[in-house]
Amino acid sequence: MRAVSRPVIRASEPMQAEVLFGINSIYTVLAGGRRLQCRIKGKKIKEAQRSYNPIAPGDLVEVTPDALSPNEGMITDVIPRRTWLVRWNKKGRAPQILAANADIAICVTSPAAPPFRPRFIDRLIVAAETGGLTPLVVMNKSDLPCAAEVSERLSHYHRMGYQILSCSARTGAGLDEFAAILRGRTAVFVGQSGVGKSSLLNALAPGVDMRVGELSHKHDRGNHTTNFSILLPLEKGLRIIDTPGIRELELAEVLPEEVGFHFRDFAPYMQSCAYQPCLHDDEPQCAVMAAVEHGRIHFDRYESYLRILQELRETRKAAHG
Ligand SMILES: Nc1nc2c(ncn2[C@@H]2O[C@H](COP(=O)(O)OP(=O)(O)OP(=O)(O)O)[C@@H](O)[C@H]2O)c(=O)[nH]1
Ligand SMILES: [Mg+2]
Ligand SMILES: [Zn+2]
Repeated sequence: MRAVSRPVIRASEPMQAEVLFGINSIYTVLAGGRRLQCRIKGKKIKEAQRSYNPIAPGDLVEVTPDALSPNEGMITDVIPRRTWLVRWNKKGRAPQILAANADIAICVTSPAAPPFRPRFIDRLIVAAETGGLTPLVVMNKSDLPCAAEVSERLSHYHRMGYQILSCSARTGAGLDEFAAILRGRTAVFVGQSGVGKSSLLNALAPGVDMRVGELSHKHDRGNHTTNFSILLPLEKGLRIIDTPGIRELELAEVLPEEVGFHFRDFAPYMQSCAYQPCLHDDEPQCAVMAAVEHGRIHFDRYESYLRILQELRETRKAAHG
């Protein structure tokens, strides 16, 4: 029988790419303007990252395009992240990266439907700042009535020096200002299901057509419409990562001693605690606790802080066996 001569196939040159999204271990990346479907090559990356998901939207990776199949490739390396937004994935008992290399973490909230949850904001601030992102609180659904205590809590964040923006995906109010903040940077949208993350994306970039969900009539909450995170490079310099709604933002990769530094309202008192470092938990002569008692620190902020501490101790136990 005559031997069939096969063409000699050379692997393509490795190139840098940006991860847009990943589903079931297949990552869609943008490499030189082309979309490639990639798998991770070998165990090296997974072991090095030790997280629930080794690669997240926004990651810069090295890929080797497949010589035979022009739309496929292999991810061979992850370039060290400039910033990261991480949460603790309870089911997977490991840190989960929500977004890589983003500049701003947008905490999307609503005055109602779903109800306003300031403790979610507290957590996102800690997660953002420890990962090198700037937090921004966005109150969407400004077309809905806002209870006095909700406005009061929002102004409290403003007084602490956090940037707050009010807008409505439905009416378009505040969106020009929002777009101006986002332009030229990469932003990740985080929030409970139903606050309107995907609706905001649609309103900011008509044509992107993100799926938007109904609110559940019974619970007045979202139905977890978005089910995976995705980086969308959009027109006019917008780069937004939409994420699925999360009920709880449990923190990961934050040391208990670090948390207080991301509660800006604690800062004026922390230096005066008798013990250093002080966790402001049960130490004697704690200036932060005294400030709470005298009403100088909002009681709910302190409660929120204690919950985070407690949770970090628990997740540490879970992580270390
Ligand atoms: N009244 C009002 N409703 C809004 C606004 N923005 C979004 N909604 C509604 O809120 C519901 C949820 O919107 P989504 O954009 O799917 O919310 P999401 O945050 O992406 O939810 P998940 O993907 O589940 O995390 C939809 O019924 C939207 O129509 C707004 O500005 N005002
Ligand atoms: Mg969504
Ligand atoms: Zn203290």
